[in-house]
Amino acid sequence: MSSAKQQYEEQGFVIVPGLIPPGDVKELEDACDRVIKKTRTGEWPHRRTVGKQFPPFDNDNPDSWGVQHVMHPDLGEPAFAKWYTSDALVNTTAELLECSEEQLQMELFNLLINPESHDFALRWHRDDVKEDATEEEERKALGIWTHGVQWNTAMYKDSCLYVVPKSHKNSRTDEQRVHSMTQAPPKDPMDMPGAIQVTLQPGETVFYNSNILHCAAYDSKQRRATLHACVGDIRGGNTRARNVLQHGLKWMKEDKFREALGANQRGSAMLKSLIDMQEGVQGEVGYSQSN
Ligand SMILES: O=C(O)CCC(=O)C(=O)O
Ligand SMILES: [Fe+2]
Repeated sequence: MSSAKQQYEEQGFVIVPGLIPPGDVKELEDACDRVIKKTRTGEWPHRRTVGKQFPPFDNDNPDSWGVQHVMHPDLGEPAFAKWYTSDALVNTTAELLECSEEQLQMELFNLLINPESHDFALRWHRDDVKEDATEEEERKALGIWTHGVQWNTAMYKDSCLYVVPKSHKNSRTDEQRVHSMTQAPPKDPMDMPGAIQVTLQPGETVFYNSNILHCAAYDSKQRRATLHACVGDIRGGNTRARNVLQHGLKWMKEDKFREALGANQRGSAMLKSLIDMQEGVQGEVGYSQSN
């Protein structure tokens, strides 16, 4: 086992530097700038709205903490799919998931940004387990959560994320439950027993189990452009459907997206796996969290 895999397995997260090819950094930064501008001016409607921690996002506040669907063909930014399917990123992902490249499934790809004029924060949560889950429900959910990985790649220094190492394997202690049974963000994230703040330097990527206990705090004065995505492994079957499809991914099934991927064969194969999962889902998947 590599040391990255060992740390990911034991702690639930691992930071890997230098995955973006140096020649591609500027291209990604510029693409981020353009989609952030479109989001802040209202030209791009798919955004994470200040005041809403989890999907479905609404339009109630003009300020945004994220740009949704950065690979969407209507944004016209090929740099994002190029990075999502790049060799170093894909190889690291496959290594952490212990699967082959052919088993990888394309999922979400969003961009997390600083709100312009309101500080905002997310409560302590696990992405696909509700805060009032019983200990047994929590254990069961953690037990099946092995076929996907989430990553954040920081374009600029980023200290927004807090995690409780090892909590991807363990249900909450009574004290941790007290700190996470509320829908309100914490006054101080470090009050959570076992919490650590994750700091990423520009170009670093943190890979994490999205059901690790985590929260985040967004400072409107601290520039943030952090690529935020997840990738699945088809052996997970429908276990990942709700977590992924709740964000609204019908556009990924359309010809326009397939055409935009063009000669990116790896991307096209990963997309096919997502569509296969999507087609296997009957009815509505619902939402992982209530806002
Ligand atoms: O801002 C972050 O880094 C974490 C975001 C998050 O936890 C979420 O979207 O569920
Ligand atoms: Fe989360």
